[in-house]
Amino acid sequence: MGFLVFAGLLGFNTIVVKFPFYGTNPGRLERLGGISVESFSSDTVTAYVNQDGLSRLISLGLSPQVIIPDITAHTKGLFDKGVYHTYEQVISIMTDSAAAHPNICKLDTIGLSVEGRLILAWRITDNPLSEEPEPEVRVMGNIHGDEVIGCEVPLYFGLHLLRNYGSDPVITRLVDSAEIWIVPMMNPDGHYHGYRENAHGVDLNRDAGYYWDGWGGSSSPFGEKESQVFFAHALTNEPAMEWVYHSAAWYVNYPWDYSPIDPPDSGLIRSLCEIYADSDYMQVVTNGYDWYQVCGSVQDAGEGLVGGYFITIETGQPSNGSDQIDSICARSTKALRGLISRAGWGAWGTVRDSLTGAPLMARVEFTPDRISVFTDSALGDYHKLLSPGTYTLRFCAQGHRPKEVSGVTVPPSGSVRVDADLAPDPDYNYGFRVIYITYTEDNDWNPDIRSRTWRTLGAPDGVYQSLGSQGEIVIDMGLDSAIVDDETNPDFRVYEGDASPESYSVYVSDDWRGDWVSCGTGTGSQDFEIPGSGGVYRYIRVVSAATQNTDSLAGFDLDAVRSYRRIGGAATQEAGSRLGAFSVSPSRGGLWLEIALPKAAPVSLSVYDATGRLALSEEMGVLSPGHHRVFVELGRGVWFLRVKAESETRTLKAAIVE
Ligand SMILES: [Ca+2]
Ligand SMILES: [Ca+2]
Ligand SMILES: [Ca+2]
Ligand SMILES: [Ca+2]
Ligand SMILES: [Zn+2]
Repeated sequence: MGFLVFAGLLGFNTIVVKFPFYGTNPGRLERLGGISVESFSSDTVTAYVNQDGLSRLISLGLSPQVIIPDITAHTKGLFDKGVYHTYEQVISIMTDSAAAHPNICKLDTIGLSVEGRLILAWRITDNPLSEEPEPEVRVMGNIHGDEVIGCEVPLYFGLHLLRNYGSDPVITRLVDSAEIWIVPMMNPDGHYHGYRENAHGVDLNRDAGYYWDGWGGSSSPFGEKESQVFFAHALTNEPAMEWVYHSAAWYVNYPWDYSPIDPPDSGLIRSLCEIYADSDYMQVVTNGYDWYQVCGSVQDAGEGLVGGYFITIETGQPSNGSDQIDSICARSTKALRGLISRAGWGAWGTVRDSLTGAPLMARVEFTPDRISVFTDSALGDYHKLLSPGTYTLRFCAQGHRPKEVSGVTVPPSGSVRVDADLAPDPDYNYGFRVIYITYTEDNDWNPDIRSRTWRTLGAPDGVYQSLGSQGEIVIDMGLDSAIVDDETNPDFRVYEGDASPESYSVYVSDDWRGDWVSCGTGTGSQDFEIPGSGGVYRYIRVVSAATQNTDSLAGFDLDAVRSYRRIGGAATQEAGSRLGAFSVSPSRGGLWLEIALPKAAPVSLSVYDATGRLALSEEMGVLSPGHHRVFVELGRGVWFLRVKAESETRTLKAAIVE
């Protein structure tokens, strides 16, 4: 059934009609006005019409037969009857409902599937067109295409928010205080065809990059388009909490899926899972590994790489039309209502440059040991769910001196705010964030080694992560600390953390999805050169050599990586530099780039989004000495502009909010 896609095209009260037609081109009927042809067979046309279009068809003697008198009411009715919606219906419901609630909802296409279907998200919050320092929550489903109840629950919950905002005080508070992303159909090809995997036959819940091991047909960590979409969305928005809906059993399933060892915040994780299970009487709490081991799951990647509170919910999947569909949706909604406000509990704040006040892309580390979180770089805000107690927070940003704040007391309910201003330090250019790590059996069982990927970040400190035989890791240096090829000096350094040197290979790339440029092999701590000339790279990949050793410290013991040269920084810091000044000022629909050159120079511009994806690239030719002002058309979001003038490269950051 495809005819709900264009519902609303003709305004309110759109009618669906069917009539006999023997011509060759029914499309020309549309020229009459008020008619939109949906489909036709050899003798019948199905069309959307408004009242005028209907009258015209009648006056032409085509005898239209009304099959749906009011498609808006029909769509709503369909939802309330507890059926599994088709791909087209989900798209239609999401499009229409976003349009009907513009004050609290924005529809976003966060990506496309392998076969080009839409991966849509609702961004539900007050002021949905603005960035605000609010905790973000993602409710996602249908990673397994045939688990269609996993699509219905997020959709139902999203509609519950939209329809009850303003009248239900709990919902109003939720929507006002958080940014809630609803992604009902993460695997639209699987949903459309009715199979578990994506269109490449890969199980997307084995394709994510936290201790990835090539299960489920996955050929590389985040190798599939859909996985790249949800991970890039997480990197841009840094959700503090995520609920992922599946159907195979009745479980509230918490990380890890890959390992029997509980994550560092397991006390808090389990207590929130128990609250969920108390709210939905069907549910039982389990550790993912205890149920069955999986490598490359979505929740492990969220917990391990984003630092959020990521939970998988398994529900039963009743047959289509069963009233059980609605009752599962309603029970899940009740549980989510009670838990989502807690995304703002714990610690939060903003991280800024102490000189310019510019928001920073920063990592926040915790003692006692908790998984690090990252700021949303548009405003520099971070949000970490923590159990009550006293913590030390450590803030790290590229090109800045780290700062520690101790004695932070997290209250039993609500949050504590800790802001940090970091002083510039051009020499601080160490690994910023882990993008993926692979699983090896060697050191699987050792709790001191596994799930401690952040030991590879920041300055060398003798604390390391063993990669295992042929294990590998990808580290994001952040844009401000990208590795720049220098013809005469080494470009970056890899540090091993223990006293017995082991061998490894190193690669760099400007995209975490590859392609990788080999920088050769090393043994122990060592400097590296980028081959060729003039390259600028953001990501480093370290691959341990095969080793005879199979103990818990097998493989290369990665302590830290360092970029030797700093590019970019705030525009004000560039004022005195050799090739003049560069600055950006955001405007409606784009930004102004200002370039002041002391002498003529060839200038080129590349624009990247916050996940490092190249959005725009332009050769501007040789610019004359003096002042130049160029408008760059860009959409809302955080952008990084890399300006190259002769051999100098600068990176500038800008946030466009409208
Ligand atoms: Ca908001
Ligand atoms: Ca945000
Ligand atoms: Ca070693
Ligand atoms: Ca270290
Ligand atoms: Zn599943």
